[in-house]
Amino acid sequence: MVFFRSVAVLSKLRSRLAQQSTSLGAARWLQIQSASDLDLHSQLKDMIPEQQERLKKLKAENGKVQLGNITVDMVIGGMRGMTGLLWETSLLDPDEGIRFRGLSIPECQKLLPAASPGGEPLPEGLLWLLLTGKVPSKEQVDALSKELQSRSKVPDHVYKAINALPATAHPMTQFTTGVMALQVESEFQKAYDKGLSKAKFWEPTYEDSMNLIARVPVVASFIYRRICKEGQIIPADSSLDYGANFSHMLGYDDPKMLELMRLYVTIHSDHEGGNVSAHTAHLVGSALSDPYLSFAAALNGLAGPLHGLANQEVLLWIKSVVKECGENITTEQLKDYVWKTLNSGKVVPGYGHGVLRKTDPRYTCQREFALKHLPADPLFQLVSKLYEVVPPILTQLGKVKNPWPNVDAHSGVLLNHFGLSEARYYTVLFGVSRSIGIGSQLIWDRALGLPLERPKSVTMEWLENYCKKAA
Ligand code: NMX
Ligand code: MLT
Repeated sequence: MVFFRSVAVLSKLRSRLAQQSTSLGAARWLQIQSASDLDLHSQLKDMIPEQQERLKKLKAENGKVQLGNITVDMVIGGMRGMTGLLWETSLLDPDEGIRFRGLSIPECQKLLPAASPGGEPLPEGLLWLLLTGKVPSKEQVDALSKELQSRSKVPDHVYKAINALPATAHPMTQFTTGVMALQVESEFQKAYDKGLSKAKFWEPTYEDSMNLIARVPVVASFIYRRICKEGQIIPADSSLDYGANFSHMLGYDDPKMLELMRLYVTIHSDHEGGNVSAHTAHLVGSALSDPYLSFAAALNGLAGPLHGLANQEVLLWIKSVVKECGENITTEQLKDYVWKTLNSGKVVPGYGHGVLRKTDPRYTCQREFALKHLPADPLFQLVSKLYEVVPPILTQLGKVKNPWPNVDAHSGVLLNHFGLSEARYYTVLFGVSRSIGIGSQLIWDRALGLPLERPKSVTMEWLENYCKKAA
């Protein structure tokens, strides 16, 4: 008893120290944890009251502080550059890229526990980091791996719901159907129906989010094996971590592919709150729709070609280049192909971004992975050539705000190298990864009692009249 009390006191002290360092603008909200406290749920329970107080204070003391001006361009232009959401798990800098709870991707690669020394981060470690703001120990990550395994049983009706669709249905349609079928087991919905008080909303949200994160790899690999491998299902291997087991269930056991999957899931997990999938989940969740409903909605946004489907589009586009010009394409031929794509009114998939203004660090770390493990792969070499050819052309167009590659420009050639060549499936991998970021933030949304999202909209007439008066 005394031991548990002192662990709780220590952990309170640690989070207070961490907050102080944030308010000083110094070190990030981060600390290496002791190996004793392995239970994520109790860590969160301990942290939540402090974070609720922090938000209350922020609102009371600074609620009227202005965060910039809204322009007509922003209203018409998809709210680009408009700060309007609270999202705790990650933050995107236009030049530097994503930071997960303050940590850049290279920092995560250095600090988060790996399967073997020097290896890629384990996604369970990232989940711990996103939820708590703290770098977990290897023991904590192992405990979380086991917890996720224990939650991973998928009920039979989910497979039946997916099997009711033609195997030719897009994998993302099958995936969303599977997630909707998982929703039948929502703990949040059950608890809400029984009259759960608002102060406790986060608890069944935690249950649903953790169950969702644990189950989506099983559902996703079922879909892959159904569509691509004649329905030969591979059971989970409980000795493996989250990323490795996912790769195993898909049918890929090469140790390098296991490392790739760990890296893939980690870097695709979260990209602050304004991207289409994360924002959708946050919006739908704000109506107190449970995590399954919120995540299924997010997946429908991810399935769009300007968002997550771009990874499919990139590999198909690269393969179309090879089909037309061969693997040993010259720089001039490649330039012509890019112009041909643009002149036919299409975008160059994998390039550009709504926020980023430099090369996406998620692209860079995948490039580093390729340089280390598959430098001679012909499609990787083509991707490298595109990195030289595409940005100057997009810049020449004069309207593209970011001519640099994003995460999707690279992921397909890595998966393809290890045999996972079915591009139509790629967005499902993105979706599995994003359950980690979205699930984590949904828990904090409910813990912080964030309200219904309901921005104001106006008509063109309203804008015209407003601007006339303002002139
Ligand atoms: N190829 C051709 N044109 C482009 C590209 C591109 N890669 N990127 C932007 N543009 C165009 C864009 O269509 C727009 O044209 P118009 O004014 O004629 O409508 C103009 O440039 C200005 O767009 P931006 O303000 O630079 O970009 P925006 O924030 O509107 O859109 C994307 C961002 C990501 C939707 C856009 O860059 C794009 O369509 N990229 C290709 C698709 C892609 O890779 N999506 C994945 C993004 C990452 N993810 O995983 O979600
Ligand atoms: C993402 O990972 O969600 C994409 O890069 C899109 C975005 O951030 O807007």
